[in-house]
Amino acid sequence: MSDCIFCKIVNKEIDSEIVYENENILAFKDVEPQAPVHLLVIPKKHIESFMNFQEEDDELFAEIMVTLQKLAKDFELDRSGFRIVNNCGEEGGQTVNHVHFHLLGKRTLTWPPG
Ligand code: IU
Repeated sequence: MSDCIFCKIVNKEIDSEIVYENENILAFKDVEPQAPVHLLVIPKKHIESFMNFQEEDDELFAEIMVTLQKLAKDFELDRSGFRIVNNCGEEGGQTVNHVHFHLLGKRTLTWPPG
């Protein structure tokens, strides 16, 4: 989508600190980190929100999960723990309408989310 900021990041029209990339997925550092490790994992394909994954995206969805697991390991979050967040829709706190999963770690995360 031409006016989507994350599509622009995917297309390298906007710089980002990429930490992982393959044919289908991009992972980069959040520009406003809420924890010492704060990554965003996104499909390269423009999917608006969690609720817009279709059956045809099953493999892509699984690949995103595997990538989150791999990055948790690569960033050494697997021992101490970490959090995966998807904000969906307005009341869910979604501000960028290109589905993304936050991976947060390297600090004690509180609950309710904080
Ligand atoms: P949210 O779940 O939609 O609220 O998360 C959007 C995130 O995208 C938020 O943490 C922003 O800091 C982050 N972000 C970014 O990393 N780079 C950008 O150019 C923009 C937002 I716009």
